[in-house]
Amino acid sequence: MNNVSLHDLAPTSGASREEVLRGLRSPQKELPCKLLYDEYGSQLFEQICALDEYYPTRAELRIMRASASDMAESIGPDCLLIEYGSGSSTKTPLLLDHLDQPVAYVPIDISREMLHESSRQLARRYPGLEVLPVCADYTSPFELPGTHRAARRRVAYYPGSTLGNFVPEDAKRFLRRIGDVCGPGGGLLLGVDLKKDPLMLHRAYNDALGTTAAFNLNVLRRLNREFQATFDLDRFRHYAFYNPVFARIEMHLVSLVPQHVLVAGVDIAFERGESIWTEASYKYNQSEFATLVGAAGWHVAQTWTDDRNLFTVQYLTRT
Ligand code: AVJ
Repeated sequence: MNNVSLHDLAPTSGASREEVLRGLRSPQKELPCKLLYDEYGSQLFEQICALDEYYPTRAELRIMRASASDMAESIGPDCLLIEYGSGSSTKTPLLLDHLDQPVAYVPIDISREMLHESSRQLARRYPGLEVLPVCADYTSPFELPGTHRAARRRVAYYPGSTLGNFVPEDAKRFLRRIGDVCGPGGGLLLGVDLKKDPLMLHRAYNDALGTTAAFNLNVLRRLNREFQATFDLDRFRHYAFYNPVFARIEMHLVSLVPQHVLVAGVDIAFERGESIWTEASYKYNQSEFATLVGAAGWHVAQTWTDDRNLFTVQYLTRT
């Protein structure tokens, strides 16, 4: 029996009523992308990761397989590993297999079921490792659970290029926050998606099976459930494209007809063709990224890429 006790900060919903309504009342309607990750959305995201067109997951896994022992060496012995948005923790074993006597593993995720299940599996796989899951929205302050053994250094793991979902200014702020959590001497291992052929990017967010479309549209289903909304999913179109001016994928839900929708008792009007912006996914090149992290108090200690230069994993240390 692997009884991992979960610290539950009870992120009951992905977003507050105010946050949702503020987004839907603004001239460019928008919703926070964390709403994509309810239980069903998290499952759809796992399916996205297995799609032929969605290259980032496989590229990152290849990098981890080739270089995780290098990474573990940079991280050093007796670390406390904190994973931001651990999801199903599929990449973590690649790192844990090489780490020298890690003190504990703290996965943080908003999706309670997935967090619980993946924590149980990891605890079973690494019997000597303290697994201390925290169910929380990792963009809000949280407390690190106590560990039996003292750590030599705190290292955050933030794979999946999820940092790309922040606009660069917010990314900087968030990186500084991670720096506060890790403290002096801390490290940060993170995945970053690189600029590339826009057609390849386009395909990754417009897969043939329509899984990304279902993932995007699921946000409306969630609003129907959690905010008594009246969205008809057939009246919205998933629309994702690469914007080279901002070097980001934008994911939208476009209203196919003029319509009114109730959300938490408030009437929201849509013109035909009007969109709700649900996600941005910024792409970087190495030097831009080094500048960004530098402005947030981090130093690029080492970088690894795949043979096609699609993706990079970087180890940052606090300056
Ligand atoms: C997990 C946030 C990095 O932006 O590529 C996948 C999420 N959105 N397909 C990304 C996502 C649409 C993904 N991240």
